[in-house]
Amino acid sequence: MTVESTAAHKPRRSAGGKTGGTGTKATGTTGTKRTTRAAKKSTDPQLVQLLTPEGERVANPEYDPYVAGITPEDLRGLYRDMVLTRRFDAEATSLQRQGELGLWASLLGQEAAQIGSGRATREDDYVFPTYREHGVAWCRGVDPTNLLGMFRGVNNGGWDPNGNNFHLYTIVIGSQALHATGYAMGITMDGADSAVIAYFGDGASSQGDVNEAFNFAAVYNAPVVFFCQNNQWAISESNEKQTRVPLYQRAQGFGFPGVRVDGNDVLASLAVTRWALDRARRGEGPALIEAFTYRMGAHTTSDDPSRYRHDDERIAWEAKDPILRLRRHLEAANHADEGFFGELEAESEALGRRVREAVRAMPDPDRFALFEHAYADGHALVDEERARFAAYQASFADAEGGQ
Ligand SMILES: Cc1ncc(C[n+]2csc(CCOP(=O)(O)OP(=O)(O)O)c2C)c(N)n1
Ligand SMILES: [Mg+2]
Repeated sequence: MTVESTAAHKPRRSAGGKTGGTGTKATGTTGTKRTTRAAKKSTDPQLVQLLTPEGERVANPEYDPYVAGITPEDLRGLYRDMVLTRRFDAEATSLQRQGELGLWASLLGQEAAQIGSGRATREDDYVFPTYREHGVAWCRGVDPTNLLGMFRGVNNGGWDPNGNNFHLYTIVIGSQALHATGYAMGITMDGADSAVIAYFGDGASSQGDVNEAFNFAAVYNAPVVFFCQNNQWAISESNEKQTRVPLYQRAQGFGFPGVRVDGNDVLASLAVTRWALDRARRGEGPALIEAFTYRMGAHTTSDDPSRYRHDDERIAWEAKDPILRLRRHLEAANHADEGFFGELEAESEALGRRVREAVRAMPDPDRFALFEHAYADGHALVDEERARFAAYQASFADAEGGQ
């Protein structure tokens, strides 16, 4: 049983509007060895799964209703989203290797968690991402090239958050959980029926900010969904260093439901996130989704995972690849033919080219722009620093002139 299974269709809301507890036994993964975790079977009873790694659709009475209207065209759309997102991500990694970006945080392996949850959001919902939510950004309609400016070091963000209700990438681990909760509390005060979703990682679950956000959201019954992508690693720290209980069970202690979904299953990720957003919009408060997935690549392009994890772990997770499993399903159900896959391949390559050209054409920012926007009305110290920087820049004038 998943924690939420008692709460999904019987939300227990007291007269005061608070969600009730979600009594579930702790299953105790304490001390689980890396190899055991990597080999975790898809039949894990804790895990909400609608598509097996072999692409077989399995029934789930609790969550099937949330994807009951899915058509073959919708499934092809989810597949297309994942393929294009992976292609964009691979291009960004290459661009970093070519010296065009300073850094890149790859989402490789997490496409289903991001596309499933991202496609569950409504236009008027608000999304608070980390630095790895390229698939969610895609679903929100943020042009992928705009994600790259910050990683090239030419701007501080690259898009207007209110343009797509998609906040700027947040590097300070877990802080966006508080921003999201505050925003969600504001929505309630405005009387709107939209919801908020906050993304964060397994490592972030250890941050005070995230736990404070859980408590505020619970106490104020805020319409916020906490979407934790448990990709098994926080840079070089494994899950065992973050928690003594499965992460989704943390919700129980704060008084709202938690559910663990197969984060490599796009359909299950879509269904579970729809469930959580729906109940938040109905005024039933927060929920925690733990999307159980895997970071197939390095933490960022500055990281070398071979220093701290075994390759057999990655190989075991490759068998659960999110894109491959949906492809298997599409093919077995005759929902997509060679023509579809071929066209998508061509579209992927065109996207790669577009991203490459856009990055290379990004103009360098004005050197003095970094002193702007620190204070609305200026500040003596910033003025002093600007002047010192100007003098430093001027000291190169001779050298430049002499070349
Ligand atoms: C407050 C804070 N502490 C430390 C860091 C350095 N840091 C950057 S990413 C990271 C690990 C985050 O792991 P997780 O939350 O699992 O997300 P993932 O990178 O796996 O998606 C850390 C510790 C930071 N950015 N902010
Ligand atoms: Mg992580």
